[in-house]
Amino acid sequence: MESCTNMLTSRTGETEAATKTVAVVGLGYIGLPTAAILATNGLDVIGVDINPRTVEAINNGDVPFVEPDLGIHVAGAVSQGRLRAQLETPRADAYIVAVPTPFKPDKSADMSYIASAARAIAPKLSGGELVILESTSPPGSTRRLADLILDLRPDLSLDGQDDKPMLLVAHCPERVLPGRIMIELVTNDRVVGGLTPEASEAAAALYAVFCQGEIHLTDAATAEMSKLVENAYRDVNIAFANELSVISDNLNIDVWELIRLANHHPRVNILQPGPGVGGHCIAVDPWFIVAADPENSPLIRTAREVNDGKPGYVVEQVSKAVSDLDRPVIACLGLAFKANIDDVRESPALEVVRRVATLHANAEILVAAPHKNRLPEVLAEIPNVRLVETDAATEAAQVVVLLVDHDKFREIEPASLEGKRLIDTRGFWR
Ligand code: SAJ
Repeated sequence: MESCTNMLTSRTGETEAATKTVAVVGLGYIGLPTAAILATNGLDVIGVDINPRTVEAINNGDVPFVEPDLGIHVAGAVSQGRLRAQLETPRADAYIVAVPTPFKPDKSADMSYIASAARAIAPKLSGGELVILESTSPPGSTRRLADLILDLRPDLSLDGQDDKPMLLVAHCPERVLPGRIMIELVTNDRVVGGLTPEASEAAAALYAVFCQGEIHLTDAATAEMSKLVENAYRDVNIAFANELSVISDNLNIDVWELIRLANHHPRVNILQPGPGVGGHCIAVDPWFIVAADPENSPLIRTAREVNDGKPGYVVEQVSKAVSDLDRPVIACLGLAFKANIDDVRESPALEVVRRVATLHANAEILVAAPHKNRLPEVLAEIPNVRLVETDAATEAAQVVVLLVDHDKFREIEPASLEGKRLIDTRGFWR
């Protein structure tokens, strides 16, 4: 078996057991940017993904989704020979697991992708490697990942017991904001929680290669929970804004003006209402806390329910707006879960379009989605939905529903909206 002890100098100047070759398992919104930034900072990076099209695209220097500046990093790293992608998990000094953790119908986490990553990594280990779980996961997941590997590799240990070679296992949750990933990867602080102090130190040394923020060391369970708590905090605050928007509609108050004024108070900072909360993070992670302690998490659960209820409220508004029209044409602007990206995971905009189209089979739904060149499958199979250019959508429609505040929609001429019924879920045209 190959040895995996290399030298790398941490930010404190100490030399640590370290890393030359990193395997990043899962080349999605987090794995690929992390792989690219490690590669452009001088490490040899092998990206692993189960999707052959993703692997092929990356090896051609292409990026299979929209994220500012990621393309330049990937193309540069691939052309320098520092980054390549493959289907097989290789031998490496360090492994970063960045696979999805979707939730199951009962809202608990589906750990099957993490389990398959563990099964693929286990046979490649010689001892001394670092395995980092980056996927957002419920408390206890890093321990489970380590147990899965050690079940397959009883010749290794976490602490060198019985002279067995050590495996360093840590959690380091990603905290980057889609749309700003390449900036925040470098500038954000990181929380690193090892199953052992040695694992924390080794993981911190690896992130120090590119991270200019502070790296905070803790234990694995606290690191796991810190990530969930950050997103639950934001979810609760967005739920407050969304609840205010419904109350304000009932009281005939402009919610955006209301929030703007309230935020003049030095200790008030209310977030913005919208059509709901989407994405694979804030709409998912709070459920992991609820699943971990259902009895003691009523606030976190209710916030999720308030935000999940918002698309239904928007659909009701659309239904009211078309109630006196025979064969209405409805323009739906945007499908992504937020501005200037193409990601539609858990997107409330997509959900609104799907429900409106199904509920109003007599209506024509014209979707404008500047970052998409075809409709997502769930919409493509509905006969009264079409993807068109923004101008064509607004021109033909009697009702215009603004779902995503993409910069591109700033180009819409105000005159082209005159006389139309507008439902502005983001306060975009205020
Ligand atoms: N949203 C609102 N009103 C707001 C802010 C957001 O309705 O005032 C909506 C957005 O439209 C979107 C959803 O919330 O549908 C989530 O968007 P976001 O921009 O708040 O967050 P994400 O999901 O893109 O990224 C979050 C970030 N977490 C926090 O800000 C605490 C990011 O730092 C995390 O790394 C990311 O989740 C993640 O991967 O967990």
